[in-house]
Amino acid sequence: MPRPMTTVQRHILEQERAHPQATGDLTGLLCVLPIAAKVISHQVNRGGLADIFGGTGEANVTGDLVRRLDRIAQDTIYRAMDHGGHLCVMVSEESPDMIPIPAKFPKGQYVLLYDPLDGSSNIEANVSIGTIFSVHRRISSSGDGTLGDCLRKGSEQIAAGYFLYGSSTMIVYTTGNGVYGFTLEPSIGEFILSHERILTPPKGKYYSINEGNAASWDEPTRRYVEHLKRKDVATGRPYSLRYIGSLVADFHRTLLYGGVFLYPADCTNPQEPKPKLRLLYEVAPMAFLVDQAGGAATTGTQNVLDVQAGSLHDRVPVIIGSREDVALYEKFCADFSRLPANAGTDTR
Ligand code: FDP
Repeated sequence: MPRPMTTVQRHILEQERAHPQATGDLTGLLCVLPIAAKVISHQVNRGGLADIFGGTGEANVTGDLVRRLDRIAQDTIYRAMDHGGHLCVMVSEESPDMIPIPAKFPKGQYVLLYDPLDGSSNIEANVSIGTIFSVHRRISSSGDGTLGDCLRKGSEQIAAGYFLYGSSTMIVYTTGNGVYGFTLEPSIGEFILSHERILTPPKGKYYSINEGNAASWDEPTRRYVEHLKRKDVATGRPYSLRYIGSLVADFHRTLLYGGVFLYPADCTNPQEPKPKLRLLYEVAPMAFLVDQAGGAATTGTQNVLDVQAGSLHDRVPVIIGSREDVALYEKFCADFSRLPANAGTDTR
């Protein structure tokens, strides 16, 4: 018997059937997103043949240079999602404020938060990049969505996922009932189920961090990375380093193979730590996915899913991946907080 071909739309619909009270709105919303991603994927694949490289000359709200492909991705998702009646407001990395739904279109019960093109500094080098999305149910009753609808904890997400524009294009998503991956079959233009119920190994053999920032790490991170690099056959050390510098690609590998991805805060000034990755549309969706795959995500002291957003573009430190690897990082943080000041180097 040939395997049934499960398209992402069919899968989303079948997930909805597990919730008899569902209105179909979430299904509608999730079924449109892949269309936008196919448009973006097409542009990404054309690479140097399309007029998509280079910057726009502007910086976005978080200070990153906006590239032409960032702008194309932002417009594509906005135009795909503004009129379906599923959403009451959107939030994007590329926009300082909430993005309202135009007055002429109906407002729905969901909020979409997204990073249209994550890892965009890699575009010209043909390195994998992605689109990340997070969906919340509104808490306001009707009309335009409010700031309160957007500033939420990751644990309140209804759905989350990403599109990976790599050697193949994929969507990986969850609605809180496991994590599933679909690969774009270019000959028919459909995302087909390729990764059924993804589970992250409880412990991995890779660590992933920008080692160039080592001088600005806090002490627990320094000790933890040292620990992972120290040889100990019984516990599978040393771990190997894998770092692409593109969150979706680094996360995708971590989700499938296990191990740990870290983006700690820059602690050059310990009084004012500066994390890089954005909570609402980068870190929280990845935390929801990894949690559904049996892994974990922490800031070092708190489960990422419990972090309450204070503003739209809040940043948080993140250590994410295999459950045991993340728990060990938390232990390093807890142990260090109990040490007297100026304690010596860890020798575990
Ligand atoms: P980019 O600046 O290329 O958009 O959040 C942005 C991000 O990439 C992530 O995709 C990536 O994980 C991280 O920044 C890479 O940062 P570093 O260059 O500082 O390592």
